[in-house]
Amino acid sequence: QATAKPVTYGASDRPPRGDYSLARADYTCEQPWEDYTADEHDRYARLFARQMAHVQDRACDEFVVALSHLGDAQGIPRFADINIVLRQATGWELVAVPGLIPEREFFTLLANRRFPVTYWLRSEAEFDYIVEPDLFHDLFGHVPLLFNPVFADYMQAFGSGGLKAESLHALEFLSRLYWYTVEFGLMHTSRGLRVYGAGILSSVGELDYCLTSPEPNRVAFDALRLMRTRYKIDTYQETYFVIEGFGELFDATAPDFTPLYTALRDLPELGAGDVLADEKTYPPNRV
Ligand code: HBI
Ligand code: FE
Repeated sequence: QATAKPVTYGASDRPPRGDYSLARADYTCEQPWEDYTADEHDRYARLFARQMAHVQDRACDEFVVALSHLGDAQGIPRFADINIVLRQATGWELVAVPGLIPEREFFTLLANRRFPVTYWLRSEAEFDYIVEPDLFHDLFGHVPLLFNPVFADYMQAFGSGGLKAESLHALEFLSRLYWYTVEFGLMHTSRGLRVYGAGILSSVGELDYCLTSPEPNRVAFDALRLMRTRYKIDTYQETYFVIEGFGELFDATAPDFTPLYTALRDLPELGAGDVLADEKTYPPNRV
């Protein structure tokens, strides 16, 4: 067995939750479905039922219609069962991982249409909030949109783009792109703003905050502007980027990023809460 070394967000000193010694060289492992306890199946079902109710009229339509593919939600599904339908839909498959994995392995999986899903579920004490991605965040937050063909292509393009990001700076820029779209992205629709970011869809409080609070900025998506902007990992976001549709995301990642990286080198970084004078912003949804 390759000794996959654990990865955690930031310089946290918390021990890793997953067993990295079980992971293969590419950091994937088997989903220990037989090991899940009745309590864990029950906790997953309660998390799912609560979030399913929360996302109505807040998540984008593409997410809501795909939720049904996650199974009956009475317990933790087998990734193999979801894969039968997911492969048919967009050629993606779920692979189990012990938790966060290094960027290179992460991008390689995405480039090959393999989405890493953490196999362990949060504890009861973390029911409302957990710092690092767990099974529920990955499964409920990320997987439904992999059934959407355009978003699925964006995720694959992101992975292959990541593999080309040789310099360290480029990885920082790509991490911002992932953060402000895949994790915390908003979409403008004819019925108001809607959420497509997994970090919001799998959380409780941020769903309302990102759509209706007057506090955060809601800036029109622009790859260059976005990649200049630092982000926070342990508070609600101070800025959300808004797309008009998934086509816009895919088009933004189709061209080679090299000219973007060159332009970024001469532009000062922006703080998470900064707003530029002439940029397009969106008002919050009326409550
Ligand atoms: N690993 N398992 C897992 N899940 C992620 O979402 C993830 C990761 N490693 C790195 C990472 N995300 C971010 O740094 C991306 O921006 C690359
Ligand atoms: Fe995530």
